[in-house]
Amino acid sequence: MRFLSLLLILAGSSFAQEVLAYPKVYWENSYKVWLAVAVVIYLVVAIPALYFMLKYRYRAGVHEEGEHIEGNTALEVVWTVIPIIIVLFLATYSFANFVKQRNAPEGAMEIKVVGFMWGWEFEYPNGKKVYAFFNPQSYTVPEEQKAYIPAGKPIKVILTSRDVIHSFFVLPAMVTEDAVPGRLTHLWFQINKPGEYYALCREFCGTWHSHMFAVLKVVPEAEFNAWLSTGTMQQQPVQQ
Ligand SMILES: [Cu+2]
Repeated sequence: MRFLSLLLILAGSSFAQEVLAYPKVYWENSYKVWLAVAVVIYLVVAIPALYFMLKYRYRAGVHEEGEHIEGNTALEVVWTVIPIIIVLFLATYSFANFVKQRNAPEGAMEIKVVGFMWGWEFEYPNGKKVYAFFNPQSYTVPEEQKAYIPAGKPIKVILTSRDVIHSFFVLPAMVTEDAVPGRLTHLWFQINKPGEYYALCREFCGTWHSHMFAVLKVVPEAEFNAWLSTGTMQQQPVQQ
């Protein structure tokens, strides 16, 4: 019981902190719980193993013929039931986190993202488009190539590709999904702190794979709405 309550405290501690991004936090919660269980099991196995190695090491003339042990029903029940409880807990807890990681919350804003060699097209609900990629001439990202994202709002990305398979990786949210030509895939994320973050291509897709990054400019919602309602639809810029 003390062990279980330790797990619950560990799991709870990450909710108490300020959450920078979703679904990162769900992944981290699963990771922390698995790590705690793994460390505890390691200690439960390794410490007695060391003790027995020393206690029952070979000494000339001591217990040389060994001892015969018939078995211990109580011990066998304990070492069957406890692992079953641990495994069921890990499975259900992780699956609950996975469901939250995978499915966008109700009311998420939908953005369509199309990967292409070598960049990303973002299409917002009102049709506004942003083309985001690396500029080898200037090493800077012009303002019109930044994909604005409202802070603290869940974003559902509907993803596809124009040419080959890419993978859209939202770095601060620790979430990635393949962009496959002819198919729609999805992921969701939410970034709570305004600032500039990166989304990258995470599937090696050819010569300028490394140029495929997008600056996500996370701004307060009012600023986002103002940005969204201004500016004309852009054409995809010609890349050198
Ligand atoms: Cu790519």
